[in-house]
Amino acid sequence: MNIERVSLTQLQIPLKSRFETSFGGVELKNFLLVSVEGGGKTGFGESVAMPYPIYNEETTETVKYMLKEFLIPIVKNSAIQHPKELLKAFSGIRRNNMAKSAIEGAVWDLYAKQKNISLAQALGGTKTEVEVGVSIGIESSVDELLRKVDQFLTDGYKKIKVKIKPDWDIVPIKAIRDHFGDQVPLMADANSAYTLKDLDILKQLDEFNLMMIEQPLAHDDIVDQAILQSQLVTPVCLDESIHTLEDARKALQLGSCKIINIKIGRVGGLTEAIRIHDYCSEQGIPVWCGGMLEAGVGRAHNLAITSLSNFVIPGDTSPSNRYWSEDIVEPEISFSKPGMITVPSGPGIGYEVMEERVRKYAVNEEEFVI
Ligand code: OSB
Ligand code: MG
Repeated sequence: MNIERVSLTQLQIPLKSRFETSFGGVELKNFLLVSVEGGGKTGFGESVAMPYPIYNEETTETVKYMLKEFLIPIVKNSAIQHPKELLKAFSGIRRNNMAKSAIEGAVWDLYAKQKNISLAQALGGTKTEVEVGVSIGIESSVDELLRKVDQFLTDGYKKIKVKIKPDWDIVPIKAIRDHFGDQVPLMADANSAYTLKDLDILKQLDEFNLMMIEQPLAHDDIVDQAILQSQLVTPVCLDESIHTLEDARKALQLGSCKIINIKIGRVGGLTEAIRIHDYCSEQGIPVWCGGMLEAGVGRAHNLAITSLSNFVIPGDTSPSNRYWSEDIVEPEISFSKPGMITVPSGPGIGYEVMEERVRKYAVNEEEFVI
């Protein structure tokens, strides 16, 4: 592949409103945009690391460091023919999956643009539109939560995911069921807030016919989660615990979950995401695409991977206006009809990155000649 230049731009964009989870809140998105140029085309990738190591161990600054010191030099020295080769090229670097994914995604986009095909097509996607769910943070009151659920259902979202933590679990979930009935596709995400000592509470959630409970136990656990799954009717879905295909294989072998949330950044890039998708498909395990409050570039990558056939559950792949007053891509990512987004068919990610928006939100930029 022809790769001539890599640049890293750090952006800071305020969210429309604070997003609260069991591990903390986010008001300002501070992240890296990676662009990779070659043959007159530019590919884009977005780092999904948060500014603080509260979801996983990576941060915006560790991603920048890993890219500068290790990953960009590897891209420079390995003369890859296809983006899939980066998985092996990066394999000598332990973890740092979000850093790997940020540049791997940009190279995939560049590859698709150089071939004049869509990223979805390059990845082997088959769907032309995808079903979309929404993730709702921990709200200040049950009334506020019900108001948000009502609005998102009116908008047409096909899955409601609610963040829970100890003392904000049974009450909000019961309130949603009481108010909106049993038919609403509803799930909870605990972001590792519980332990097996909370088994009684977690078992009570079985009453509410949830589609799944996401990452109930520790971020690095698959053993206790197997014990939990054996005691619950509700399917457990793993997010934080799955970093690789090997993690997915072991979790399924142990019975730690029945569903997997695939986040491209968490698993180190699109190539590993495809491998996990394919393995789960063979094993009869449904997957869905998780979100990390992405700006438009990351959102477009999520859409492309969700076009693969075993992404059978609506993902956290909401339109730009869920989080942003203005996005960095055009057209803005939006519903094609309520609760659905069309997978773009233009070259690469299928959205244009708006230079002047990037300038507006950029806090610094560095360039590397390859
Ligand atoms: O656990 O899925 C998560 C946001 C930041 C970090 C972790 C998570 C989330 C979300 C938001 O749930 C999903 C979205 O981008 O809409
Ligand atoms: Mg999650």
